[in-house]
Amino acid sequence: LGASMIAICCTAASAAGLTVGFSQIGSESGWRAAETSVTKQEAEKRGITLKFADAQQKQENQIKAIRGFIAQGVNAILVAPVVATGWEQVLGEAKDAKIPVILLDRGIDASKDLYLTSVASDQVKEGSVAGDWLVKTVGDKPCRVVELQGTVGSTPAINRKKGFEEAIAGHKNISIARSQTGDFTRSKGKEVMEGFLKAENGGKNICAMYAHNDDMAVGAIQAIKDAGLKPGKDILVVSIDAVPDIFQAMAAGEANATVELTPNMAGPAFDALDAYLKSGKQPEKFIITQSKLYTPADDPKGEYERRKGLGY
Ligand code: GZL
Repeated sequence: LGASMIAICCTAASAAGLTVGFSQIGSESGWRAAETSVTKQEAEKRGITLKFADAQQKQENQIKAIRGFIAQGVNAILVAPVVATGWEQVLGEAKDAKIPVILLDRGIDASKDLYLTSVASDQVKEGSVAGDWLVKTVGDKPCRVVELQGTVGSTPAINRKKGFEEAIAGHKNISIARSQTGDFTRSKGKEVMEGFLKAENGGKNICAMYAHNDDMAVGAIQAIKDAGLKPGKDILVVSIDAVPDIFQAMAAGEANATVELTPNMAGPAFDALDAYLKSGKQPEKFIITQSKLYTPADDPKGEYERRKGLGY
């Protein structure tokens, strides 16, 4: 196509009137549900027709959905990849079909030319912000930590563990006594925490609980209370996402810190897609969203109210 033809084709194909397929992981957490509702709002705002597929946290369902989008000839595909591996084949098929793919909130271990851009937070930083908060809070007091990991093999679980460990590395008084996946869900977080409490002298040996997301932390808080201990006091609680319910726990003195993760990955994704389709402009390969620490000093009641209206 000559430049003028490309201009006509791409201008014509700006965001309005586009059909975009979205392969979403599932609805395992409050944050995930918010990301879904915000993505639908952002598509609506832009006149984009969004074809939504919920994979119930199974990669094979995501792969099936992506193949379906390719067969339908959508203009672009959004994917929140449940795990980091196993994407080369299906994303290669999207590339062959000349359908741009954008990754949301998690990354993949595959060649960068398989996707237009990846919109996510710096998950290593989120883990180190959580670790730094604990270091500052406990000082040189001995502190045995139990860790609730996210979904095994997902980039947030790998990176948030890495960041937290880096932050506590220079502080011999702080150690991770037990670490297990709670798969980012409230129920599994509660179940795994019950096991940790039993294994750690009814919880008396535990100084802090670090969860890779707030939903597992909220489940763990219930387990701590069921064991007759005070979450937020007997056992410090630090996690990531900044969903409304963690602010509710904070306001009740049952949680101590959370690191915010914006649920709006789709806004930057659709903007990058629009610029690419309009003028062929290649976006940054990694669009990094900002993370911020919140503690009970940051008006948790107000933050709860503010977030309730954001699609959680
Ligand atoms: C992180 C995102 C995680 C959230 C969890 O970017 O993938 O997945 O922290 C969600 O709440 O399950």
